[in-house]
Amino acid sequence: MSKQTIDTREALKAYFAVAPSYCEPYGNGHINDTFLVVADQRYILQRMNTAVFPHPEELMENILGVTEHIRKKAEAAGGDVARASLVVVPTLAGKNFFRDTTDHYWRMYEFTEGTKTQEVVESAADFESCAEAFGNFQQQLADYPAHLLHESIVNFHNTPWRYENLMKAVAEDRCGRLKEVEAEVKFARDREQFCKTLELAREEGSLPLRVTHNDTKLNNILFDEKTGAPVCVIDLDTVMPGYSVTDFGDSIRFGANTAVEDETDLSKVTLDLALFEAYARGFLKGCNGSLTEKEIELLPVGAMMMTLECGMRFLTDYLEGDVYFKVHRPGHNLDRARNQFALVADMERKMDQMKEIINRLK
Ligand code: ADP
Ligand code: GN1
Ligand code: MG
Repeated sequence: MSKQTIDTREALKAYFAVAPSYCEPYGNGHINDTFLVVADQRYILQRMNTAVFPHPEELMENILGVTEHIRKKAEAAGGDVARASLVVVPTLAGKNFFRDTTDHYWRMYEFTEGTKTQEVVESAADFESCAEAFGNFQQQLADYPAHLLHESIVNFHNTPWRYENLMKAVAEDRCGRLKEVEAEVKFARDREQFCKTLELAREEGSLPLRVTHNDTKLNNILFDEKTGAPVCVIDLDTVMPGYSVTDFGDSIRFGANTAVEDETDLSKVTLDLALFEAYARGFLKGCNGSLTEKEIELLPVGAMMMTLECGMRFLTDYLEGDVYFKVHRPGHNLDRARNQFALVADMERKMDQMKEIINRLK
């Protein structure tokens, strides 16, 4: 369903005594349906994607716990508490989400004023401070009781599992699209062993589980409109135990690509090593000495793993009929998959340079 056809009226009634003056689709997220609402102040209203997140109550419990924890940390550090984390707005009935009569779940946040999101990196310095913000986010949650977190998506960054899922979609070929993507399937098959690298390191005990964000795209950070400094990490749906190196890697996948994620001219898709270096510097600073030797060593692998994994997820969704990620044109998921695989290929060519950068910075 396109964003425009979603009926927001029932949800708005749950949140407002008087109908707001404005409510329109907003942002570029691939998962939730997001609306900007203008009433006494501005708000972000979201229809949660229950196909992706089957337990909205648990999701909201996670978000309330995490945002409260971050606000306390910001207060202790003398930071901007009002903008330190998302602020959940209760319904008129005092609940943290609303379930409408068609079984859709909604939630609302205060709009974090004076901020903007970026889809592309504007400067290496900005990217470095974004890295520091995500590194610092991980630090702020380092003492969060992980047992309180519900696992919002099981196996989210389990790359071998993502590989198996792709192979299942290939075997089923539900939409008859396999013939178009044989080269891409071969690309994934050739990297089956690589997919296991992080899980093997975890089994050996050299990759610790931490409370991580797990969706560290550039547009999941709000930047100050005037100074350009990062203000707040958003999109907290996937905060769960995970790996530091995949948080690092997902930012590189999205932000250090010289093209946007769905660029179809693959000659434009390369890894920008200067941005890789800027991000690595900021992330190490934000993590403030908390990463182990092995984690630092695995940062370039994390970047390549997240790019390959994301490409496999887009390809799987293409084969399954575009049921997971929002698409805005025919073949959109295939375009995204090809783009991600082109970036993986460039990362393979640049692996030694990435390692050399990390060695220099650590
Ligand atoms: P998705 O899971 O679909 O990516 P997000 O929670 O990331 O959804 O929200 C989509 C977009 O909405 C963000 O990229 C950002 O531009 C905007 N947004 C979300 N929350 C806020 C907020 N509290 N203040 C301002 N903008 C926001
Ligand atoms: C989704 O929600 P959004 O748009 O920030 C996805 C990420 C992918 C990303 C690819 C919950 O992120 O895992 O890396 O698209 N989020 C979920 O752009 O699946
Ligand atoms: Mg998002």
